[in-house]
Amino acid sequence: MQDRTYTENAEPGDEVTVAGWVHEIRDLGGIAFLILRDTTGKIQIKFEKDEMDDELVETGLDVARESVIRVSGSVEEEPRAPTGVEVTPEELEVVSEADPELPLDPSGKVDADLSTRLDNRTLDLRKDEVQAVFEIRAEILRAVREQFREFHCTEINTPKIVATGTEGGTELFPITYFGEEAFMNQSPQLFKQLIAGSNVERVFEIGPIFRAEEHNTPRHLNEATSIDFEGAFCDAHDAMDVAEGIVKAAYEAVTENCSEELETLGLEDEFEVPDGDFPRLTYEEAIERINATGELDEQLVWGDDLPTEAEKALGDDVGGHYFITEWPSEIKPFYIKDTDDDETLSTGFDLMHPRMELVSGGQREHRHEHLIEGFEQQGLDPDQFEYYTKMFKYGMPPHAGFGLGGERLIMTILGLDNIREAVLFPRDRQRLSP
Ligand code: ATP
Ligand code: AMO
Repeated sequence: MQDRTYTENAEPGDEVTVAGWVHEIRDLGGIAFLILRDTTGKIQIKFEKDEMDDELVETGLDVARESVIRVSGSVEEEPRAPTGVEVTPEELEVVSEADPELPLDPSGKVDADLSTRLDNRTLDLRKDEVQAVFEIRAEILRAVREQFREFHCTEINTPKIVATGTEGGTELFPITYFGEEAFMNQSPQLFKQLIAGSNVERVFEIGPIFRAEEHNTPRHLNEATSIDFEGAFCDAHDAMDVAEGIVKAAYEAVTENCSEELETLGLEDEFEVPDGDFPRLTYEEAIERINATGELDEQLVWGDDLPTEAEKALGDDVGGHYFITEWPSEIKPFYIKDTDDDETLSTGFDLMHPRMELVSGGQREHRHEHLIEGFEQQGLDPDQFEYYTKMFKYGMPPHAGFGLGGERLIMTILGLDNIREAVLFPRDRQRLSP
């Protein structure tokens, strides 16, 4: 690492070398200021034209905004400077000159649309509020990992190039794998179950999932980060407890460790960790409650999936996170187990934020013969899944788990309008690069 001082550590009386980007230059005539920005903040560099070397002043004031410079000099206290200190430069080097025609203004004075921002992510990330989102994202993922470890889970990594889909045949990205048909994985579903069936027992994974979904919405990505859990000897309610614990741990970590970032985003006053237990409504109770709101043109009937406006009506009615449990078996995938008392009801659950679904999960079908029947009922060929089903013949414990959308978690925690704001380089219908 080159010898340099981060701007936040520059103290009056220090001789420092600071390095970073030219954020702004203000030339007031006899005196001029350059604001240098690095990952920790900004610092003012003062140019007193009559008292300083002409070449140094000229180099410093002619440099285009967003160029990278390195400045050595002395730090002094200056109450009028943005951070209360300023540097009087003795040496200034232009390390990398920027084109004066910037496609995006990192100082944020000129607004840019999302597409321009995503096309120029490096410049976009130079904005404090964009950097804050990704610092918080990193903190959320750290806290999620730690919480899973407290829940005695082992982190796993499963393949992303796979032979079969799990979440419905239409949403797969096909690829060619040495001449054979293969797919990008839609979910670590089958792999996490295979590991939960060993004596590792409780596992989690944070990794990419790929969905060839056609919709172009503010809450869908074609490549998303899935936070998955699977636990042996767990039922659906145990998995819901874990999901609730993970979501709350994420909020708590943001409150405890991201106060500066929340302030940058203007969220410091309104930010709240959800309190109390998340209510658990059965699917039947949910549709009754939705119908009672009168918000839908047509009443829902048992067996319907919940359209977006139904989720919204219920979200407004409940006013916080909540679970929907005991979904009709016919609208849940083959790996979800039915309830013991009623085979038309499944153990499948969703965790909802008032704005959208965050989690799907359930107890799994661990009985080999029932699993094979489930494939057949859903029109799938069990032979294709033999690599998975055969392990159910050698001692598969009851188990349950869930998948939590990482970007949806970040988006709902921070109130972002568009899921693309929660991922550095989003993949959507129109976007394959950068
Ligand atoms: P000084 O206090 O350095 O003698 P000044 O009041 O004589 O400054 P100029 O030197 O012409 O005036 O500065 C022009 C403007 O810049 C003034 O509005 C002043 O308040 C402001 N200014 C001067 N020095 C600083 C500084 N170190 N940081 C921020 N603003 C400054
Ligand atoms: P599901 O398909 O519901 O369940 O996905 C789980 C969670 O992942 C998130 N998610 C998405 N986020 C952004 N863009 C997408 N296109 C997208 N698709 C899904 C959502 C969703 O709730 N195997 C099961 C999970 C399980 O049972 O363990 C599964 O994948 O937040």
